[in-house]
Amino acid sequence: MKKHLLGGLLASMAVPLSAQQLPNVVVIVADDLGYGDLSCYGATRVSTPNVDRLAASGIRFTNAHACASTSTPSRYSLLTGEYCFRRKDTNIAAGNAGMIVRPEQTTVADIFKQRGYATAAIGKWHLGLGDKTGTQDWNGTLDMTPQDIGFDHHYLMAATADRVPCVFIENGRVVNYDPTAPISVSYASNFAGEPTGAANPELLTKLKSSHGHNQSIVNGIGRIGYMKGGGKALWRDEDIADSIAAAAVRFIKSHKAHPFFMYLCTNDVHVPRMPHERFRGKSELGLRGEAILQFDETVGNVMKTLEENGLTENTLIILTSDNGPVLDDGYQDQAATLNGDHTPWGPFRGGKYSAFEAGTRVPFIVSWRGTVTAGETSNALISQIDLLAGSAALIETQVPLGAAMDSRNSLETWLGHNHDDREFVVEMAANRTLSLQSGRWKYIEPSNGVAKINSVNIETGYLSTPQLYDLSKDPGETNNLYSSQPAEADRLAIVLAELRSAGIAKDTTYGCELVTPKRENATRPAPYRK
Ligand code: NG6
Ligand code: CA
Repeated sequence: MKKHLLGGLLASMAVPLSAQQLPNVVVIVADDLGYGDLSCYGATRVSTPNVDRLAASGIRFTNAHACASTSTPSRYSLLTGEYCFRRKDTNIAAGNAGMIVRPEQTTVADIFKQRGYATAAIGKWHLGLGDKTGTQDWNGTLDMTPQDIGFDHHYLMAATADRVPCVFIENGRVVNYDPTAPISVSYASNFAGEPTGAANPELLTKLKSSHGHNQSIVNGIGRIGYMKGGGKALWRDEDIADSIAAAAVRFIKSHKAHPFFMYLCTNDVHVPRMPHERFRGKSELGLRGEAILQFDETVGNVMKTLEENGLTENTLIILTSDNGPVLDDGYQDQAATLNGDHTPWGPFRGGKYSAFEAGTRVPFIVSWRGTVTAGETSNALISQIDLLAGSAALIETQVPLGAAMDSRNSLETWLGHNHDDREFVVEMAANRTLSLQSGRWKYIEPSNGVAKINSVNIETGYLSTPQLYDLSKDPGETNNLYSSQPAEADRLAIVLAELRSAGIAKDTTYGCELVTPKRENATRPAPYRK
């Protein structure tokens, strides 16, 4: 019934949604989870029953894209609806980076706040905290937080599990703060007398690094960056997933009577992979497989909480990943040796960091019981860039003028009402090489990077000349058609150049020609603030 109601509303915009009709929205973003890492996407050597159940209750997309093949830029685009390539400071952020998304920008959380939603960011953040890099007071209250960009509540890891500070931050303050162990953080130099993985490898008792990760040691694991103090606030890696899941469950339970938006980012399956002891030995793929099982459990806990609170039919759940998979990402966790014939990258070439398809082709599941048709598969071309505009359409609110310039309303496709391809999707690799996919064609612009990152054993897709692939016949990107199809390649290269130039994007996807105003000329209302 709701499907008709909403479909009609979307078409006519005649009757506004009432507060009771506003659906909750939960966006679950896994970390480094590959297209082929879930059993509902064909994995056979690891089983993800909860995610599979979610997929069976909704739509599984096979041609969905993150905007970048690493975390910070990918998440930047997801939350702002603006391509990460437009901002130079969207590379992988340090744990003491200042906030990359600024208060004057509109985020997807702002969109939900416009309609009175309660909003939360939980888990891995990796978009900077505090106003300026390196000046955060980790012993007091941070001077800028996600509360300044639309999230009422946050419970976060500042960056990644392999980067200091190794503590959770809740609403601007360190969780379980230990006044006997004041926290100092530096990405420049070590603190006098503190051990490091490089100088004291004997202290790496839980996991040894394979490359990098040899600075401060926390919980017997070497990290990126230097940290002193923390005491009882320091996380135990084995408990990270449980802490994140518990925060998500708390948020759902305390907001069950009010529309909410929860941006839930797991640490799994990023390195260091050190899942809870209860998973030890449970996967033939070793720690990486155990981290996938743990991710699945987190998803199960969220689904169960929604079910127990009668919220399943009024909650739209989106599950995806920030970028493609990697086996050895810097720790001796045996992910590569135990991987065998498992294909985290699915049928695609490359992986995390790549311009090749496995870098950004991600799992993407949309479930909304009673509204979205169950058990469907959609091959429509979609991009995470559209979360912001699609959310605005869903809850019938406006995207402020000049905000989210690259986000389009693909809601009808995301809800399975049609299978229309987006006109194009754009992706950024680790060295900021751009690719553009349109229909069956994928163009990768020329770049000077290495063909393979040996430390992680991943082919990048970087080449000094343009590449063009026909993904319908060649999903593995082995046959470069640039010389035989120059007109097709040039067409895509021109779209890319247009997108880059002065921030003007022409997009005829939805039947009308949209010319997004230049950011600097745009005026917009002040963002909603509580
Ligand atoms: C790399 C790290 C890698 C991972 C990545 C970010 C080294 C040697 N490698 O620099 O382990 O942390 O950054 O991953 O330090 S992401 O998924 O958050 O983008
Ligand atoms: Ca990632």
